[in-house]
Amino acid sequence: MDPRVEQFMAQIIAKNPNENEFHQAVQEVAESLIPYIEENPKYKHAKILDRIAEPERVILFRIPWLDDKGEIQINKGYRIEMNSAIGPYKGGLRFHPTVNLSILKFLAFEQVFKNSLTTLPMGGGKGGSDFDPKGKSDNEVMRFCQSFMTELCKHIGHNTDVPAGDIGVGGREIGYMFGQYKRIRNEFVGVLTGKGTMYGGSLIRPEATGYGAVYFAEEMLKTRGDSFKGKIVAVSGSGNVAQFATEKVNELGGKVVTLSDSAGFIHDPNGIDAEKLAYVMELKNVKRGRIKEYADKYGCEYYEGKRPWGIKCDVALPSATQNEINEEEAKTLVANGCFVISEGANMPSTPEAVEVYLQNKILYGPGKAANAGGVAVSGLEMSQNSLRLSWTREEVDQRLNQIMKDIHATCEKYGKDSEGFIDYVKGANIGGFVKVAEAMLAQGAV
Ligand code: NDP
Ligand code: 2IT
Repeated sequence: MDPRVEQFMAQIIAKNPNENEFHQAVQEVAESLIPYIEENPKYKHAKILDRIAEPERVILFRIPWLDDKGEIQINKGYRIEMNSAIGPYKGGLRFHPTVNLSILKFLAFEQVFKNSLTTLPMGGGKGGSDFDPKGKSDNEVMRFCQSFMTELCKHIGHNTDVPAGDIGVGGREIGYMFGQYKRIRNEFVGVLTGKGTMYGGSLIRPEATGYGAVYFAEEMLKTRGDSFKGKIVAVSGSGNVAQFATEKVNELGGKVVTLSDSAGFIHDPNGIDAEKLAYVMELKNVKRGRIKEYADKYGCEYYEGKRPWGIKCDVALPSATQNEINEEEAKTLVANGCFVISEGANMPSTPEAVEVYLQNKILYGPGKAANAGGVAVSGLEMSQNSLRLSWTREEVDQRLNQIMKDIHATCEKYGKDSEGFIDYVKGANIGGFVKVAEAMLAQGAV
């Protein structure tokens, strides 16, 4: 490791002990940025990277709620307000039993760079709870969301901090939280994004992350004169991002052959077409069932406890969770001919897996670039709320597509080497950094 990165990381680790995911996210950025900062000493003297790695504010709170048996349950609530240099804090809420400070700090840290890459005026934040929505009734989810927002509403606002969804938080949860915010604060404002279209949500926001990850992959393919036509695609996850990534791949002429959840994955060599995808959406969003049921219905293979990276594919769209592709799986993907990875999830590849992609010079779009379409359309939802009007599907989709092209161009600008290879990790990290760093310099030592 570069001794300057080692030194920087030693103090990050000392200041933030036991936060492994946060260390991982910071180190990846530091490896790209420290050489760049050496060439631009103004950032070094102002300790911009050191400042970016320390949240502006962390809010931790108790969420008591009553389950259906009348028993009191207590969860932890969090909001990390990471950086507001270029706009109000913006980023999702995750409800999952694995949520802790390290996970949310890594996500908030990445969000700062991602939001900057979108070109829209949004700072970075993230929040959530260790609440597990699985197996809970609608009423339990509602009571939990109301208790969560009863505290969170004191800290957020449409001009200060605007949360949205992430794992375990979709349209249902955003609705319950919006309702509670409105009751307590007595204001109807765009304080959350991902809202229903009948109360201020944007068309295409549900689709945006998955569509965006596919648009980004398409841009990467274009650099090699290629397209999605006829490509075999492995997708992980079967939630919001995975569903709409699958829809867009189908539209562009590719074939998605895998989906997964935390229990295992299905392999359907015939492809998950529009009709099968409609079944998955009903299964996951309404029945809230398991992906295994797909294999039972369509008579394909189900692999219990496994991830889909051993399946031969041209393109992989990891869309479930962090660290879901390790070094060995990355080597298997590459050995099987996979040459495009576009990350719908946040940090789904371990550092060792990323090293495999870069050494093999495949087309690798890291999450903070590839999945920025979700937060980009959140930014467009904020604009529409401020204007008090709504744009058509076509208008929002066209803007999303253009933003993904612009992010690709930014990655190319900062990540292309003398031989023409684009290191999208370096490109996204430097490209995301510059605007935030310049804003921080302009605003003084704050
Ligand atoms: P959902 O809750 O809709 O779906 C999550 C999917 O991933 C489910 O299939 C879930 O399976 C699976 N999953 C979650 N945790 C694990 C785990 N620990 N191991 C294996 N599988 C797991 O979430 P989203 O689709 O919204 O989010 C997916 C990823 O995309 C996350 O990394 C998120 O941060 C990222 N992302 C989301 C954006 C958005 O707009 N929603 C924007 C940008 C990034 P199961 O049902 O069994 O838990
Ligand atoms: O990781 C992410 O970018 C999100 N979960 C979406 C954030 C948002 O504010 O739309």
